[in-house]
Amino acid sequence: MFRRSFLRNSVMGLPLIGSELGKGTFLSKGQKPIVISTWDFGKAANAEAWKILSAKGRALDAIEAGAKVPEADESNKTVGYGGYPDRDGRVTLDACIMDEKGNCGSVMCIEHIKHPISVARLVMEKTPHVILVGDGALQFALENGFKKENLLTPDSEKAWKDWLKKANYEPVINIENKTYNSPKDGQMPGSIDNHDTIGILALDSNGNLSGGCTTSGMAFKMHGRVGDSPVIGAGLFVDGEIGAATSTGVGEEVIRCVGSHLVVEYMRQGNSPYDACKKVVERIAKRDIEKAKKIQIGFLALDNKGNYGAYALQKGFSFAVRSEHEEIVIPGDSYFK
Ligand code: SD4
Repeated sequence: MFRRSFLRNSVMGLPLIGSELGKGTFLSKGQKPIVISTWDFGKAANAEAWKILSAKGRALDAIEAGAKVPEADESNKTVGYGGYPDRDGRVTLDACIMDEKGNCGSVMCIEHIKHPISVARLVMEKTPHVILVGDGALQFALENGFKKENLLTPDSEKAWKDWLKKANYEPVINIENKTYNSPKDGQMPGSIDNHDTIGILALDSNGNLSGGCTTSGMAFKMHGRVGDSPVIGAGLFVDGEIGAATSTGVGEEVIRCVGSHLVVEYMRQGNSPYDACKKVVERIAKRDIEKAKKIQIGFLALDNKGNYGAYALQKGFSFAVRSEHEEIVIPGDSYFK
């Protein structure tokens, strides 16, 4: 692992200081500022967030800027524009954002708005509420100058029509993946390029944490279904005194254990980000091992010193890290090997 991390860092031309071998995955030494996010495509989001963090900007601004990258990316089928629709052909989006003081905002099941993360931030900053859903969220967005857009791309519409032929709802582990056979952009041979929910966590140069999570949810879900991603405590939790966590995967199982909050609480008890993520995954696995075998869930955590860690149920989970010394995609350790 150490050698592999060295190679990856060398590929990026950056010195290796942040990662070292530990319990089958990376343990990081605290770095500030830093941004980490779920899946390989988090790398592009991190790059945008890094522009703000490296200029001594605020973590909250970095989170919003980073999350907007996959939201606008048509090729990403599970976030924002181009995301797969529900079974009625409607693209409904979920997002939330949270800062180090516990301020948070969330939109659930919002349609026609390309950047739900920005609407969630406005809910946090401009309303007395935490959550707006459906038509109310759309109304609020339009009143605040967001443009109404069609988010269903021809590709996603075709995928939905193909799905309707069998209409079998069975989320696939690490959907839409592509395995790399040669190192490319810092990716390892055998690593998997997933297009999935983005959870993104940042620590700025002032030591403040923030996080965000944005998704189109599970493809071909029932209309009105909301997963973990916009649920504060489930898909995202930030506590400036301790750290932050976010999740990806089958949201129903994350909600059942209020997963991201639990990760932060394990860190509060003295566990490293990696150990905290692992403990929550183990709890999910032990509760129903047969169910756990069939699904993917991954947690990602960052403490307020800039140490990070991740753990998933299944192989194939990865996360992206950007700091002064690292620009890498790391394969996450997993419960099922
Ligand atoms: C959800 N957690 O809506 C999201 C989807 C996801 O990998 O992360 N998929 O349940």
